[in-house]
Amino acid sequence: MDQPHPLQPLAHAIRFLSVDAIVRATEGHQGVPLGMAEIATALYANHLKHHPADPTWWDRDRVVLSNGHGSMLVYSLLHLCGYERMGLEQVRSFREFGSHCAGHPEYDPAAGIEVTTGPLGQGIANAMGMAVAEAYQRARFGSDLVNHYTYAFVGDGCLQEGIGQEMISLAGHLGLGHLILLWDDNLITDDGSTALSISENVAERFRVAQWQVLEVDGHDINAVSAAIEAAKQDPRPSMIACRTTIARGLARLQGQRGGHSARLYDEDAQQMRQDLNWPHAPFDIPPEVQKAWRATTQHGTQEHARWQARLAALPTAQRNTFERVLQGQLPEGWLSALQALKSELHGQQPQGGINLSAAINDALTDLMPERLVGCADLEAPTGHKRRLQAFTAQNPGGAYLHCGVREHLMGAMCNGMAAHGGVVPVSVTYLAFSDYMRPAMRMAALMGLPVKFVFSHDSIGIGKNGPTHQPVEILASLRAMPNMLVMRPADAVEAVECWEVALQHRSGPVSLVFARQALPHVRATADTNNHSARGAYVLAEAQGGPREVTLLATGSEVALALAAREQLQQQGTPTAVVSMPCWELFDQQDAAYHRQVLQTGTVTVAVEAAVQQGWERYLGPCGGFVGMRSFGASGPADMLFKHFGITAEAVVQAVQRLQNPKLMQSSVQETST
Ligand SMILES: Cc1ncc(C[n+]2csc(CCOP(=O)(O)OP(=O)(O)O)c2C)c(N)n1
Ligand SMILES: [Mg+2]
Repeated sequence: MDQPHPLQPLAHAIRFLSVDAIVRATEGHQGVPLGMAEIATALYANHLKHHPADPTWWDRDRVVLSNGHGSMLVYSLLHLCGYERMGLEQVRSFREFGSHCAGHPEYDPAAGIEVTTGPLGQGIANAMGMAVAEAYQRARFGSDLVNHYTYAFVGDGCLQEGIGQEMISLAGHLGLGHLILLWDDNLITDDGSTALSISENVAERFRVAQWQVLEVDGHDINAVSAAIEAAKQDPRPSMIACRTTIARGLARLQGQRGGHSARLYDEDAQQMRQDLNWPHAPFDIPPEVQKAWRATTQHGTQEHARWQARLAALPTAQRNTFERVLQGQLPEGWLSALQALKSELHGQQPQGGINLSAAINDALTDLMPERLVGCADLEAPTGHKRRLQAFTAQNPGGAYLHCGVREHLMGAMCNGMAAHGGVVPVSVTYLAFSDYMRPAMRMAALMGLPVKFVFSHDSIGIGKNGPTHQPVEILASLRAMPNMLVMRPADAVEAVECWEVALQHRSGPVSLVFARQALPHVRATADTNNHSARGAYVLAEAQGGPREVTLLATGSEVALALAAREQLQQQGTPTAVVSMPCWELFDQQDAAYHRQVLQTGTVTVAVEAAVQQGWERYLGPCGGFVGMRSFGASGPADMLFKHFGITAEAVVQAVQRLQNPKLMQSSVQETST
């Protein structure tokens, strides 16, 4: 009989910890930790560069569990390697409220969890973003400081998702040699055999996209380890197809559909103990195995010390720059550069909203080389490349990523870049296509990652491209997302102010929503005060008496509200205009500020070229709304605004109807809140 591999007990330790935790929790997904135990052992014991005592060490290899349902695999690994936040009490409390061992892994770098995963496909795209960030940083700072790999555990599900194919395609094209996938090639998903839903050769999809593909027995530690070595040496990204048996070791379920997550019982664990000759109590890892696991981290610990020494030996200026970007701090002079731009733009002819963002982007180029801009094949209409070089296989120091028409991937890559750190990811596309990356935006918000999502073409204001390209419900849907700032600037000054806030905002993503059409100046001056930072402010106060009417607006409709105010003032109605570039920031202000701005009790009408949903909260008992109630249409923008009744006259009429209840009766539908 063959001798068992000396690392086999280490793999079994993963198996038993995982099964014990799942039995205790009465639920979980055993298929992955049991099926990938040897793969993970080969990676961690023979290759991975990490230092559990310093989980966020900059030059560590990154590991993403893209098949996030297999969370116990990662928790077991982190525990066995000695991550402080992954003590045994955490593993024992798997899936309990407050545990670091949540149902699916939740972003917590200090605990060793690089990204939140669970929605299949996101993780591999995150991993690709990390590999981009690493390659970019390496080009900039040299491989003495930046030289790590990104590994992703991947299941069949991730590769069935569309985003999986987007990732295969672009990562191969960009030649991301430090990206290594470990595919749990078990021929099974939740429904049963993969033959139910797929007939192509998955590995071939990688080959044709310029990946190195290696195929091994995923339960053979030496074979997996050798494949990882080959992957590290190859300049292409690598996919290691590891043929495995789901739930291996669990007699009742291995290789079966139920291996994925069928309920486990004490008897299953007992049976596995017998079958694998593991005479230890639940959660009891024998000292020699524990020691062997700890010993696997020695190599990383040494690398950590060498890296620290190289960092310390750097010339001060270089070290300061490096440390600044690692910490995500803004460079000196960023604010004054933006404030100078504010007055400059204010003094110029009005420009298209997205062009303002492009100008801001240009102004930051030299100051913030850590910005990495991705765009989904809309370079010309969005203008964010101008002063940047393309990031390519030959030139990974380029700061502009031609993502191709792959919005979902772009969003998820940006999340990976932000989680990796050292770069400031910016994603650019049209607002209507944000739906294609919404799953990634949701993950950015959930993780609290500082991604800047820039959007152009924000309304019917785009005109003739028609309703497919005219978002009407998307502002409302983005505003519904917790922890997402949604900013819609009204003019050049607000555009700069919103970017100023966005750059400083580190606790979550920001959606910066710009019009395609020119935004007339609505601010009288370009003072250094950031009025947009409070989310909403009185742009023009009522004159000639106490305020009677409050008009609320965002973006391109602020100019329209000002025109309506003109008319109302002329009719003797003291009217204020409140610009509301960011609801979320306004909601954070205190009650006194809310009262001052909104003056509840005055007749309030909101105007936005979008659906009403959500505005109710600012409109009070006698409020009205002027906006969209259907999808848009194809035609010149000014005609569309008239056709859909979004005009200064319509705002004035809405005010008058509210002031005169009799008139209101006849138009309840139009103005009801
Ligand atoms: C986007 C998404 N769709 C569906 C699910 C639900 N789900 C979780 S695991 C799984 C099966 C995935 O199969 P595979 O990746 O092969 O994992 P295995 O069964 O081999 O562990 C499904 C459908 C999910 N988590 N994410
Ligand atoms: Mg599978």
